[in-house]
Amino acid sequence: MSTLNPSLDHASPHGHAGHGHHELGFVRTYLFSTDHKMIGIQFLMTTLLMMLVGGLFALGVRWQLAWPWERMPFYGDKLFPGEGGQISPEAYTMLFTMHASVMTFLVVIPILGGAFGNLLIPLQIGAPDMAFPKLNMLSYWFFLPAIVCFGMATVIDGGAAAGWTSYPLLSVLRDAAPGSRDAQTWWLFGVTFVGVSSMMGSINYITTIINMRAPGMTLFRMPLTIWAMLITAILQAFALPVLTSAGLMQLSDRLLGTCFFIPAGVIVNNAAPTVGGGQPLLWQHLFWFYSHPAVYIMLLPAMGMVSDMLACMCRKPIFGYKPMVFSMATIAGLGFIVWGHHMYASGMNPALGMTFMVATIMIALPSAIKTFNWIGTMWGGRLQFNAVLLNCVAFVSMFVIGGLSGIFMAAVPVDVYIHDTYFIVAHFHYILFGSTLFGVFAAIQFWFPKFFGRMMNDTVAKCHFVLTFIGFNLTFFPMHLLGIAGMPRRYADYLHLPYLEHLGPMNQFMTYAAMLMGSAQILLIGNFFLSMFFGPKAGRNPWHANSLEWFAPSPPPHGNFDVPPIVYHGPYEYSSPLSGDKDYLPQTEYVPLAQRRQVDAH
Ligand code: HEM
Ligand SMILES: [Cu+2]
Repeated sequence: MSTLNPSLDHASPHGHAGHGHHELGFVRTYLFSTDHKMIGIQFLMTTLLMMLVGGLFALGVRWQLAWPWERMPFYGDKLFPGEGGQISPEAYTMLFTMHASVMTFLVVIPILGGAFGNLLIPLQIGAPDMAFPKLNMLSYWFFLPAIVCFGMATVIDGGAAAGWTSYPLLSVLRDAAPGSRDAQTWWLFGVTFVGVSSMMGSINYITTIINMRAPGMTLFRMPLTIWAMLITAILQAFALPVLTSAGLMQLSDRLLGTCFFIPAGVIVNNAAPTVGGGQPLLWQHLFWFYSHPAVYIMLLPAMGMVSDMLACMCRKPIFGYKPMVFSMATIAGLGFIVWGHHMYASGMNPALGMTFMVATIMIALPSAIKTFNWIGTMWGGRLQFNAVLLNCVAFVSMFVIGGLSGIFMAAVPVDVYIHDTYFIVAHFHYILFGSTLFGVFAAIQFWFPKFFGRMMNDTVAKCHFVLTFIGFNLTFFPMHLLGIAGMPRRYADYLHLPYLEHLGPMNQFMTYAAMLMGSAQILLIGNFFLSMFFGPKAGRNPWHANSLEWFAPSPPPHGNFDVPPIVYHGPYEYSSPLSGDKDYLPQTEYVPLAQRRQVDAH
């Protein structure tokens, strides 16, 4: 009862003392916490640490591409003593597999849902916590075994080596790739744990958003962050079971002798031919049926958060609130019928390819509406040039570049040429790093007061932004050119192909840029931890924003609101004539009807 009815729960000022806010010990406060904010912090810390790990893997990949078969300085001798300190082809395969797996499953998805979803959902809808706090805690505790499994997948048997897409046959035959031995099994267990963790999160988010909104918080008064989290959670709830089941089928092929994905007659390492009657392509269908929607799971929440931050930093209402909601829903809906665009090169029936192509290109429409609306929000606004705004603008502009290359690839004849080249790598990094991560950088700074009660340093954040932005573009833009020149992805050595020899210098340039970008993250880490302890204390509403989280203290106490919020209007009333001498109008501020009429009459 007390969790499901926030308005009653906190209706009286005595309610607090009444329902047992006794001091919790260290373990219950920091480890097995059921408080959504603490779980958000746990996810934030863990995913940032994983970002570091994934980043180091990436630098390994870049080292090999820039200087193939050269001894790696500093660590080479320790990591690859048997290879004379150079990255072996097997290790390279492990590095790109684990880089992508860590970044997708342990960084981007959980930082959006786990860290920001957890912090923001109850706060922005005016609830004291999630609907199922224990389930919420479990979702974090199912995430940790996933890290252990991925760790095992990195170190044993040379490491998982079938790519983050885990395509059969590489992934199902024990001897097909070095890490296809037990490492690949650990990888599959890891994905299963992440899946269970995310599913627990999704159920919680959907229930909380539907049932626990504060009085007056109608659906169309919800901030776009909440809409994005809701749509993402629904997407996740429908798509994820497919991946989890497919993963279990792959595990069963590996461990129990089934042949879902193994055709008959394959011979590996002179072993006897396999006896299966399975379909390798079936995996691709199942995998992309989840993983195409998953690319939106990795983007929509950031889109929502950027919309909220942009409106606040431009001191203007978001341009086209309802079209923003409907385009997110459209993107999510269309996301379910376009998975085949990852398989054009698999020899599909041209009629089917045509269908997938049309559906995919249609996604550009709602995406363009959103872009137009973000620009419309900035247009004529009073832009506050802090690092939050800069990161948000980077989000929008990098999304445009990544979205445009997506439209190229959506066309079958173009994709057949650039599929599996560096062009693809350029595309998804523009979207996933260029968009999502810049959005996350902005969000970390913007909501830092609600995580830790303090402000981050804006000057350091600006330096971090500039260096990351330059490093990012110098690293990833040239990948478009490499791809068009025919450089394949996932090759340990492209230089032995005579037609690619001239690409060496460009690859070296990109690796230097990646090092610059990697080092810039020291600024983020420093700013983050120093501000956590020494940053200036934030009041309730340091950005003069409207949504409910700014009505709670910074950081919000257990139960979130000292005064139960009541919502009177939407969250985007910036520079509104109703707001008097301020340029913002919090959702909790009541404007008498007479005053509304007066403003309407003008
Ligand atoms: C305008 C919207 C978009 C279009 C038309 C589009 C189109 C495509 C197409 C056709 C491919 C397959 C290319 C190939 O493998 O040959 C692809 C790959 C990819 N896209 Fe997009 N995309 C769009 C937006 C996004 C977004 C929003 C994300 C992520 C948030 C994303 C992430 C990815 C990833 C990760 C891959 C590569 C998967 C892999 O093979 O490892 N895309 N995209
Ligand atoms: Cu896709």
